[in-house]
Amino acid sequence: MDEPILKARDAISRAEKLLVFTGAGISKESGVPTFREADGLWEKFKAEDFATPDAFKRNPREVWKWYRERRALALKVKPNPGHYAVARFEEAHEDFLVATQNIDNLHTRAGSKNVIELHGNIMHSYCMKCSHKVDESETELEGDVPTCPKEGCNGLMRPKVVWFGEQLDPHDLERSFQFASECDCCIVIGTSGLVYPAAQIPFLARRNDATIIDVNPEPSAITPIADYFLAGPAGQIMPQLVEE
Ligand code: BJW
Ligand code: ZN
Repeated sequence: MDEPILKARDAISRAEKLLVFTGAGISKESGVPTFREADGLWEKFKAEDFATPDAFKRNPREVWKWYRERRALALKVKPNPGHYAVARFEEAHEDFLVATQNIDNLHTRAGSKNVIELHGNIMHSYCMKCSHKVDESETELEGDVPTCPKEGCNGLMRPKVVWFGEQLDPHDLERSFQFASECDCCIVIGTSGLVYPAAQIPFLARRNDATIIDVNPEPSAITPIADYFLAGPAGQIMPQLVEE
């Protein structure tokens, strides 16, 4: 086993407060596309046409079609060894948090319990008029642009995800920032580290002198502050970090 992997494993096993911060790369080996790679979503779909409040106002039907397709994919795929390794850390560390930018629900399906979904969850929707929430894994919403199932409301439903220009849930963000500012080890997996405010998380951990471990086949915006850059796919690297 490589020396950096052994050292990273040691830092993880010694950590009293362990944070895992993930992005689209951890789900790539499950078959979920990333955003900013050559074969990523933003190559085929413009973010401003699908992932902004304005895009939804202009063309709710197209936006819903895109999210329904992505939801169907998220339901079809399975967590990979990277997600399962993260869930194993939680068994060994009492003070533990996964802060994910992913909306695919795969951490929870892999058995992670303490998960903050910074950018929402593709399985949920809410009414833009009365905020009524619906979990689509239980009830499929009907119509090209579904309307609120609450009697007499008729508001437009939208996916419960965070689009560009929208605020992240302030409570979730604050909890992640607080945890990052207090952790002694932060494992960053599969993110370009370009989208804010989420990308602040590893920098807050660094400021607290936490050991930063970056798992990614390519260097990212986080790599310069990493103590250990473990180059490779999460599904291969992460299982090597789990203590037997
Ligand atoms: C592997 C791998 C393998 C490959 N294993 N790894 C200028 C400067 C700074 C900020 C801004 C700015 N202009 C605008 C902003 C703000 C903006 C922002 O950050 N923009 C930047 C892009 C410039 N942020 C926002 O708008 C946020 N809101 C906000 O700021 O609100 C302020 C406010 C305050 C008060 C009132 C109102 C507002 C919201 C951001 C929401 C982002 N949403 C999305 C879409 C979610 C829904 C959906 O999926 O449809 O979230 S965008 C997209 O990017 C998605 C992701 O969660 C997010 C991060 O992407 P991620 O996960 O890092 O993926 P990639 O593709 O970038 O990287 C994948 C990585 O995996 C790569 O490094 C690969 O190498 C690696 N990889 N295979 C491990 N096997
Ligand atoms: Zn409603």
